[in-house]
Amino acid sequence: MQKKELTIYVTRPNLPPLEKLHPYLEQIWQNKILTNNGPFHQQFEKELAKYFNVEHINLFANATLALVVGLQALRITGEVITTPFSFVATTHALKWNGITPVFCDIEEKTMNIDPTKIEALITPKTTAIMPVHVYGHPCDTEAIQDIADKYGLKVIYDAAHAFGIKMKNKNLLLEGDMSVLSFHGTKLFTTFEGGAIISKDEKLKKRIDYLKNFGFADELTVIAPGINGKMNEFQSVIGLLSLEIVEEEIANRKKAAETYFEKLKDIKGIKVFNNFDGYDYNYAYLPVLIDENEFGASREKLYDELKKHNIYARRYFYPLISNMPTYRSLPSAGKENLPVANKIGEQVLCLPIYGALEVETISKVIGIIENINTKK
Ligand code: T4K
Repeated sequence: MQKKELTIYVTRPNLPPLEKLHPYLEQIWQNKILTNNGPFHQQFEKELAKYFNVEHINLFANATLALVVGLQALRITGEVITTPFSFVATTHALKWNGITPVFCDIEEKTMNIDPTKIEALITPKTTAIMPVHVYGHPCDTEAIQDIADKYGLKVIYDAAHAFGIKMKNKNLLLEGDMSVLSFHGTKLFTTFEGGAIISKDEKLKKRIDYLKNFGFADELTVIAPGINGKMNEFQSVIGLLSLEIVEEEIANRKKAAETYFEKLKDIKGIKVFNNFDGYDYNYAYLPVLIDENEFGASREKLYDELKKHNIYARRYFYPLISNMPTYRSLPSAGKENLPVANKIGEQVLCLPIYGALEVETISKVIGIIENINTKK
């Protein structure tokens, strides 16, 4: 009988040792504070601020709520220029605020919003730009800020993938007016569900805190129709413990990524992203682009072939948000406006990457790629 192949997912969370959790749980059970800015929440906020080297941070139940609240806190309205090459939550956050998303094409090099194409999309209704550091590759924040300054726009970075990115000459999370991180279970750093906003002034931090707690400024005063976006004590404890292991996770992922890069370098028709000029990458994802003509098989063929072997690579971010039924009728969503994003959406595949991924598994993935590459 043939041995059943192990299932390999695109990612696996790096969890802290279970025995380290128990003393924290005992404390929670003892003091019975479960949420609403409890002691572990306060401690996690402080330690995370230290890790990111920032002053102001608001913890959230997840990044989607953080994006929704962040846009409200900055009083963004009208139209916002954003990328179609992201997870749907980026655009949904705009819609939940009654804002019209305006899709801008992306650059080949980073797969992030193309700053040279932003200006042409600005109208009198534009109030902000919402780029995404896709896969953790930093956007061209200087070029984006120049445009924002020229037209008086705010910049909100969806930094859901950018945990642990270290730029040589700046703090990525302090670019623009705010950055929003995700700590979802599929992320490099996880609190099961979770997220955070990094902002640059105390007043804004306070306003976000009110908005994520129903709008309560004190016991009796509600200053806005806020929402419940709070992170709880359990998530905060997981966060505290995960902080202790995140650097090791990045280092392990780096090793895995380097194995991939080495093994993929001679395969025709597969493009990897391994130029990290000016920053230390976090290895959150391992995206590759399959050029069907050069590779001799389509992205779909490779995706299906891997799946046959129980390897679940993911087509992040396909379909493009601009091609989804809820957004495709927007004037900016036309394929002719977004040629690069549409091309990359058809070619991209995220291969499995996580700290515990074994070299043998990477070799297996490469073996499957080599087998269907007809242009060897
Ligand atoms: N902005 C951007 C740019 C984002 O990428 C995201 C989230 C957000 C905003 C919003 O952040 P949050 O509100 O979620 O904090 C996943 C995630 O659900 C989503 O959080 C993430 N982006 C997106 C890129 O990916 P799926 O549909 O791929 O998840 P799922 O359940 O298929 O998981 C993929 C694989 O990961 C599974 O096959 C196995 C593994 N996995 C997953 C989970 C949930 C685990 O091993 N353990 C787990 O607990 O969307």
